[in-house]
Amino acid sequence: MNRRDFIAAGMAGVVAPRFARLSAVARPRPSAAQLEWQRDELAMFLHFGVNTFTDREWGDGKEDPAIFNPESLDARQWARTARTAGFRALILTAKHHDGFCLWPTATTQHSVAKSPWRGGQGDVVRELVDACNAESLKVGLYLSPWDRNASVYGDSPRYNDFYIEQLTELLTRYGTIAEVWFDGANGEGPNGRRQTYDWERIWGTVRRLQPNAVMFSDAGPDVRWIGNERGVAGTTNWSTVDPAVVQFPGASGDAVMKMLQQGDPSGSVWRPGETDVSIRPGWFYHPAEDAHVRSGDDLVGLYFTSVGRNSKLLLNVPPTREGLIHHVDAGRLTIMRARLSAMFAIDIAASAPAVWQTRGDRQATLELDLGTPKTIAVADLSEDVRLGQIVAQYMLEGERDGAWLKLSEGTTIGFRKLDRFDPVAVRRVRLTIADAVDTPRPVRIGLFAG
Ligand code: FUL
Repeated sequence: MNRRDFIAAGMAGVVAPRFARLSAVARPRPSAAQLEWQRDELAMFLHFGVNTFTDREWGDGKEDPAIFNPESLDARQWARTARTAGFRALILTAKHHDGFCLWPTATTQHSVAKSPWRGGQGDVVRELVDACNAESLKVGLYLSPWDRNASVYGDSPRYNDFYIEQLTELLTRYGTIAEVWFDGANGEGPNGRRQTYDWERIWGTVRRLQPNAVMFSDAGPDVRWIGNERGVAGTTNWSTVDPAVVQFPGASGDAVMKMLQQGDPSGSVWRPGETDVSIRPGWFYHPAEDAHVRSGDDLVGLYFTSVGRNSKLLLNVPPTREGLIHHVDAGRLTIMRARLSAMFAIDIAASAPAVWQTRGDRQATLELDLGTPKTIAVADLSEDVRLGQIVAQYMLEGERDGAWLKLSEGTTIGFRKLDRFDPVAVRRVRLTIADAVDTPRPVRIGLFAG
């Protein structure tokens, strides 16, 4: 039996026993939109706005729109850079905490319409959407709930109406929006008051206007924050969470952070983690940081600690004051893509015969025979998460001259788990699933020379 037939047979076996089928149905599974979101693996974040021109990370909302003038803005260059580096979506800060809107909104004067850019006729969101359509990328928008410019901020019902109006403009004017990004920052308004956001209404508006969009925030509802901005998902990372632990965006505390990082094997909802991190020290472009752009190797490392830990990588690459992705950043992305493409070009396990055996109802082994000793340094493991996430503990071993050596071990696998180890020539490879939260199903294994 080749690997594909064997996996098909394994899948068929899974639904045969009555109780296994019942428990499999009860476990959370991804929606079509969540699955597609995860399969995309890489999205590019674009922090851009008045901060780009003031050299700040958080604007205070008092900026003069006249400072916004990205004379060479070319959204197609952003999209082309992203697509050639293997990204599948762009997410733009349509509004950051300063309240400056990158589209000509009817809700405030604090927008591109009051800037000299394109004679006050410009619309960055429109240019982004057109560029994404031309380069076959998905579009995502970040609309900061915290707004340091809006006079009604802190006057809760009025600001909630204002925010819903902005959201409605973004979700009705530009066609399909794949992801809507809500951050958890919630500071004081200009009047010193704090705002209580109407999350139910906000989420309901997105569902109604863009039913296929996934919504990101600490609390989901579709995808969750991974709990840090360092680019590191938990080594244990369940895509299921207990929603009672993270009830609203910006919730804090040890239990919240642990849930964001690791998920929960008995969580009642499917809410996979998104890992957001910047290619530079800051989120916005600062000329002084041109010498501190992450290296190609560092970016490959981020891929392993995010995508390779059952997460998705949202990598921020901030456009410059000219409105372009800086050539240093673009160069590093090219190196990252070249390294990843070389690393995953030849799957040594692709045609290896495999034997799958279950032991009891929570353990299993999968053994691959590579025919002759082959040097491997990377293992690419994946569960068929369409049916939920099951594996809780595993070990990978390789056989050399009759002796089994441990290559790697871990807890969760999920959509994708990448393990790196010292290169070793082995003839057979064995994955032992030592614990699982349901009857284990065959795991797909790819092996690479590294
Ligand atoms: C945070 C913001 O405060 C940062 O400026 C940045 O946008 C980050 C992605 O989200 O909440």
